[in-house]
Amino acid sequence: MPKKITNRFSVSYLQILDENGKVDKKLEPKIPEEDLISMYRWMVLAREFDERMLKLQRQGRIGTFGPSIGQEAAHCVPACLMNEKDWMVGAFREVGARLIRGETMEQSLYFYNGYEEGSEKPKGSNILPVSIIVGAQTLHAVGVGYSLKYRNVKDAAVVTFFGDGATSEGDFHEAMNFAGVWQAPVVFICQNNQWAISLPRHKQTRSVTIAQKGIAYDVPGIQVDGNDPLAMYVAAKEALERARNGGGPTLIEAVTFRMMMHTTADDPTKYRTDKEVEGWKPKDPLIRMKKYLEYKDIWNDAMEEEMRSEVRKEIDKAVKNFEAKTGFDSSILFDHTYGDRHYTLNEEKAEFLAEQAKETANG
Ligand SMILES: Cc1ncc(C[n+]2csc(CCOP(=O)(O)OP(=O)(O)O)c2C)c(N)n1
Ligand SMILES: [Mg+2]
Repeated sequence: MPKKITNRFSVSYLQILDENGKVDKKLEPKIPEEDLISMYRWMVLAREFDERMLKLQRQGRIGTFGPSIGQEAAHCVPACLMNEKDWMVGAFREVGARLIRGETMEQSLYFYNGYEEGSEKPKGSNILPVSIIVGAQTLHAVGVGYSLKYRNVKDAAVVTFFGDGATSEGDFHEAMNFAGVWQAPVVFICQNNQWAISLPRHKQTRSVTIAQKGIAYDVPGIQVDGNDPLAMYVAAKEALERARNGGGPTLIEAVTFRMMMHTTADDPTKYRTDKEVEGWKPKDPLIRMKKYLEYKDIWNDAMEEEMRSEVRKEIDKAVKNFEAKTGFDSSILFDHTYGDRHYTLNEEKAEFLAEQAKETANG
């Protein structure tokens, strides 16, 4: 029996700078040179910082952490486009974006060493603490977005980051639903890095794209080459403008790859092949951005060397400051979980302090 088609849906894909650094002239955005260089510098800083943290972790100088190596364009570029009034509600794999928003490297190091002080974000940075609960932050983002709308805060948007695995969680679907219904100013950025710990993308969802998950909620979705800084720039700029101008939410699927382990507690060689990883190496967002800067004739080897050395010095300084700091207060763990502290938490805190005092007295 012939059926009437009521709607047709489609998903667009955006790539502007291909793997060889060749730019699609028709789609190339006009970005001021200093902004291009600044974006590249942030991406390099995120990469160098991750590499240093990997070493620190292996030396037992910080705790567990999840590197974002290979995913820098997907989160650093949108963060560079955010303004002071915007909010960032992230997961655990976008340390670069948090630094761009004003978190210090010292604070990131506190966080990855288990100190609560690392969750205390600088005033005015508008960053919510890292969400370890996969996908839960998307609901927080819609809450913040709805609040901005309710309070009539102009020119402000919320950017929430999450992984491909998070899009199989109920939280994500509830968040998308309410973002759509309330037309909340939220930019959902899925860093589709192909893996959720040891689970490959094809084993956790049958959806051909992640972007199409927006269609069910009437949230415009776009699939973007997440290793292409120019495509991420264009997609994030459009989504942020839509949100800030009352046009509601957007879902951006940034197609990228997790080049390293899930976290330092895991060994990816147990579940994926070197061949797969090798295949993604030429798609590296940093190589691509560097090629673009060279093509624009605004970058050379001497500048690269100088910038890398500056960045490494900044990281050295942060590590030194972090390791010199003492007097962390583990009892503040009880202070910031809720706006108002429940009496049971007060009791637990008192018990914890008494226990700590006993341990100190016993040496
Ligand atoms: C609700 C919940 N379930 C399970 C976990 C354990 N866990 C931590 S990260 C992760 C995979 C997340 O994958 P994805 O969303 O793709 O993000 P990625 O780690 O790849 O950045 C899982 C299952 C968790 N933290 N929270
Ligand atoms: Mg993932």
